[in-house]
Amino acid sequence: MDEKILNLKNKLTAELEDVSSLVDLDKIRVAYLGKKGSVTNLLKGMKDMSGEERKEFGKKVNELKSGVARFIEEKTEELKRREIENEINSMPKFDITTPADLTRGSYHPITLVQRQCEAIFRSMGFTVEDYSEVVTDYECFESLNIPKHHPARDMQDTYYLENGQLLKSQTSAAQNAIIKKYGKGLIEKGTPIKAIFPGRCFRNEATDATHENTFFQMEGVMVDKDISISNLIYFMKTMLSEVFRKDIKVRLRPGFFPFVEPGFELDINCLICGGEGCPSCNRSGWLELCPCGMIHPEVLKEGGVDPDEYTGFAFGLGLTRLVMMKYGVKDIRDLNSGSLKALSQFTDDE
Ligand code: FA5
Repeated sequence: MDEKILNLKNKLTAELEDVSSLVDLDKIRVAYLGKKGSVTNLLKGMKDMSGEERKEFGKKVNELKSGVARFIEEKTEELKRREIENEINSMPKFDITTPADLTRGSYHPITLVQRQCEAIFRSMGFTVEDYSEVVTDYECFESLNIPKHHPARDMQDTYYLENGQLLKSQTSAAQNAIIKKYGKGLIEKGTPIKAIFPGRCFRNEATDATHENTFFQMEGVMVDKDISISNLIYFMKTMLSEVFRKDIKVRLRPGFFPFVEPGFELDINCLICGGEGCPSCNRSGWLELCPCGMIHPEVLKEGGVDPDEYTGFAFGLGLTRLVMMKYGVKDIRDLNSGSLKALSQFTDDE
């Protein structure tokens, strides 16, 4: 019996040396520790043993069992670490010190990703809208269920102009106009409102690796009969898998915005550090990318759409942060630096 234990240990050690994926490792775990696994089978042979023999053998098998579990745990950690390293190494390399190729012009990376997002949403039947950068208090706040003196205004440190207008602090400022523009078609012809509107936003931020005072968002709305959170999640997932061309980890958590109910924060696993925590994700492993939710009935009503008959979702994608994740740009400020050395490295949307 002792020989059986030793053989099993040697076999496991050899198999663990060869294993290179978490899926295969799980197969090994089941083969050894599962209900019908080799270690579990050893215990079955104990029924024919005498009391003393059984005690001695049981102790050894239990030691083997915890040893096997420890080996597998260590191997799991090692493979996870390797997966993260591979993920990081496979990202396009953005090197701020690369000499600039000034013989030809290039698009700004934000333009490239914005165009890519526009193409993705167009292919799903959305129209692309443009909107001004100077807007009224009504557009940016009041039409969005944020009356004057509402505490939610403190979430954004807004630049006001002397004439009472303001620099758009969020692309949501166009929501009311878009709902009004396409609401007639919805009510009279049953054509759903499906629009995205990218744009530059301004906030008086203390800047850091993920915050700029001037950045891009891309808003999206869809309103029709029976629109639900499932529709919202479907469009978000499709957009992200198309932009990154691979599966990426996201998480959805509750978020508060007065113009949606319920509201969510959609975070993306940081692709700079693979989720370990770094300055680009404020050491949390996650990056706030796309708040979203079901449009608040008051906002639909303000746009002339009956909330008892229609529902809709809205999202506010952080386009500049998406660019950071897509191209591995560690500091958001590099994107506004105007440095041709940095920016001329992006010559197409790949
Ligand atoms: C908003 O601006 C809401 N209008 C989003 C929204 C739309 C919610 C529709 C619900 C429905 P927030 O302030 O969290 O939310 O900004 C949205 C995204 O813009 C953030 O997740 C982030 O990716 C990006 N963002 C915000 N502030 C900055 C900044 N200073 N620098 C760079 N990106 C920023």
